[in-house]
Amino acid sequence: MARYNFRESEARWQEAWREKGCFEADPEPGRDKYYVLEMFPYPSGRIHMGHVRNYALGDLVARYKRARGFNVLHPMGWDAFGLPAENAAIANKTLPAAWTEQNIDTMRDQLMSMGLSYDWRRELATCAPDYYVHEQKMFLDFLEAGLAYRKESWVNWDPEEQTVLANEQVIDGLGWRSGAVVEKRRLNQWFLRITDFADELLQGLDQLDRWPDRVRLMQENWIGHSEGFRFFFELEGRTEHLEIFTTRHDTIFGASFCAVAPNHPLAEELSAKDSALKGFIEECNRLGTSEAALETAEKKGFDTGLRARHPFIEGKTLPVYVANFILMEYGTGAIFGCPAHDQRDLDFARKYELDVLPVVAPQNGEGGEGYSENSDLAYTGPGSLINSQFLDGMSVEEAQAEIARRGEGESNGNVEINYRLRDWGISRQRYWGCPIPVINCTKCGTVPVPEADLPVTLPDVVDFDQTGNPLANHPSWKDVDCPSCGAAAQRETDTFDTFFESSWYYVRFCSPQAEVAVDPDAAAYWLPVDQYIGGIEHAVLHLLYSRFFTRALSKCDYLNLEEPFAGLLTQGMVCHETYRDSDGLWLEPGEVTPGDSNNQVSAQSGKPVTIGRSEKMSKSRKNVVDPGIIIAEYGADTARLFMLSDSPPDRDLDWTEAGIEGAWRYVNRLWRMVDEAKFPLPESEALNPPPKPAQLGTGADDAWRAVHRTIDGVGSDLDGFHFNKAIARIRELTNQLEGLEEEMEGAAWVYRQGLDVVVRLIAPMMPHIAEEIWRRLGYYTLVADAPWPEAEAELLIEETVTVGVQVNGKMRGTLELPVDTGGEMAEKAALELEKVIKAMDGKPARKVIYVPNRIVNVVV
Ligand code: ANZ
Ligand code: ZN
Repeated sequence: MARYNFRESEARWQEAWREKGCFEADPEPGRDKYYVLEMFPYPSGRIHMGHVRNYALGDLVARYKRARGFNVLHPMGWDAFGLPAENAAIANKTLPAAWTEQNIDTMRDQLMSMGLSYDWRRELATCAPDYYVHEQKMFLDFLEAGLAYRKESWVNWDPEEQTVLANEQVIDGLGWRSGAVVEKRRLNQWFLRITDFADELLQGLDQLDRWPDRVRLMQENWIGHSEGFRFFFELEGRTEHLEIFTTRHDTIFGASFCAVAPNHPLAEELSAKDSALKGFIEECNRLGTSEAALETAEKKGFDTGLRARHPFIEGKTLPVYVANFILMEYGTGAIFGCPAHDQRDLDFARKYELDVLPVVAPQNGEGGEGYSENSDLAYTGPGSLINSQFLDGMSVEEAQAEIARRGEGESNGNVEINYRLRDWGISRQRYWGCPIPVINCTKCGTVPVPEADLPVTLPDVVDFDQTGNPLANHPSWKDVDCPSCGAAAQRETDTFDTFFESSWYYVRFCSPQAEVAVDPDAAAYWLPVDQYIGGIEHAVLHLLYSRFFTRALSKCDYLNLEEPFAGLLTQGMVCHETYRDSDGLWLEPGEVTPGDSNNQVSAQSGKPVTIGRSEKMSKSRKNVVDPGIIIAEYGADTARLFMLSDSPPDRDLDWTEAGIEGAWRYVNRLWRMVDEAKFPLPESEALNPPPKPAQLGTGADDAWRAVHRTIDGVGSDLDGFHFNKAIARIRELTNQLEGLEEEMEGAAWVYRQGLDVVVRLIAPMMPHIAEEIWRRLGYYTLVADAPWPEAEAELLIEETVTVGVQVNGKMRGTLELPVDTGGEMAEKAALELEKVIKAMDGKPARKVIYVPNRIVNVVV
């Protein structure tokens, strides 16, 4: 049995594509473009299966759209700044730049071995000064436009990584990478004013109809629009008001306390004279600033002794607390608590024995019981107002409108819209990032680095042995003369959050060598990205920052664009079974072998192994399969085929030995269809195909119709991202072609022409073997350059079948129905047959049994 020699073949075709520059794309005004992009990788060392899946998906789309006639831009690069390079530098005594470069070289080779259709001329690495020089310029433009600013603020401090984390990088109170408990610190930080765009970013989601709903919803929640009311509470014995933000102004008559954030100016002022309060605030600061941290912590408060006057109840005052669950960065950093209708407030009120007065009662059973004294649950549902004077009897919405009207009239508040979204803190106290191009002068303050002095590059020699920011520790790097007054000054030693780089790389790909950040013509031609593909883990962070960046860049005249990614596909994870030996230690798949009695044992110790459920491949579970080994053993086409054929792209995929073996067998089967072809495949037929025989025998005619139905079906499957279905269809067709018999009239012709189609259909998934077969069919061109096959409309017309119709098991007639007619239509047609109506004798059908393409049985 001939085996397909993928080792020799795959390298050869990769070279052929490279030599011909097949995938190099340049703007062609007037020709339709298609920009497909996969999220670029962090050069961590070697590619993993998640990468393989991501790039196999993207490459399928790119090659398919190319075959469809689009001018396809499909670039690849490296998200090259980041902490692991620094950690590696510390561990291995290398430099981050060298470590990164070496990883890029390895991973580029690995990607090349996959045969991906990238325009490698456009490759970029974000750690290159000719990349980040542009973002330093952007930052200065943002500064001028008021989109970047510096402020002293409370930040999430990762004590292990010794750096600030964005709120998005704090997960359940822990650093997203270190897992260390995050603390709060007050530092001078740079911010980008993403909140200026909160409303646009929210509204813009509506037009992203080729994004998954799930991602749009996550962004919507993240932006967190709320319409509410700002009350001004008078404070007894003080002149200034306490401003509080609420979305439940209807519950004002149920208010029993006020609370401010630990970092609220009022709390800070009072704490200067109150050491107990000071201690309480310090305790709060040990929690992170993230909402999750506040959500899970026990609610605690400190009574300041101040009293706030109720805005509507003459003579009533409320205690003012400092409370750990109030965020300084949201609303006004102060609330009124209404325990009956807010869970946190209720927990708080029970703990500090404060009044609980229900003011909303459910109506007509809608919303259940409402608040009850014996329950620990606040009532947050709809209803009508009680215990609320002039609001009594109103609905929640009516009461809110009334408060808005009165409040504004009496100037004790105003309607206000709030967002949960906060400005993006971009300062990081790290070395391996893009330096923030400003100089701090004691006389002039913050001075931008003059454009002519950009880029501000990193020093080559750094000491990673000290803790803290290596740039700040460097003996001379930060010393410069102030560009404004000439006095000795210091560079900013913070670097950008690495999400800065990934927020505009898709723009840079349009003109990666341009002197300016963005060549306007190239950007106008290529953008937006038509199809973006990557992991769901970026649903909020990266995608929101990128959406903000396109708007900010447009505002600063770099671009003329709102949404960067017109289509988004979020791929599922690659999973694998997990293995543990009897000591509970995780084992790699390769360390497990079949034991004597059909059970699995550890290859090393012989101990029995428990097979656990399939989980996302991860080093900690040891359930990873190295794509390098798979590609070396089976070839890139087999790996790609398996990645695409097993499940829909947005679902998780189980990596199994059986699956990859199955893909490998199919690749070989395809190969044998030309290498041991059933019918002769004369080379001359490639360019001069013999005309279709006047007559095709039954089997051959069926197969020829199947060829055209497959073209049609695969096209719509690929358009709808049903890649696994497309592959199933192609496999079905190859089965049918293999089943052609010499006796069937025209079989040889159908076999040859059918393969001619199959090879073009599989080319986006298995590009190497497709080229090999294309060659065997007699072509001296590349299938990568071949157009997508076209289905002949008249061959798509469905055939009909004769379906028998029975009443109570007795044959009463027949129907001519299109193949695969659905049950509803078949039933209707059957019940309309005259003989059937007669046989039913006016009785209703109790049941109709339908066997598609065979029979309808009516039971009366
Ligand atoms: C009174 C009230 C009564 C509230 C009630 C809720 C229920 P959303 O809808 O997410 O915007 N809040 C306001 N500022 C806060 C801050 N800085 N830290 C913590 N909580 C804060 O949330 C708005 C609600 O969250 C506001 O409405 C306020 O509590 C609280 F029966 O005010 B509410
Ligand atoms: Zn100066």
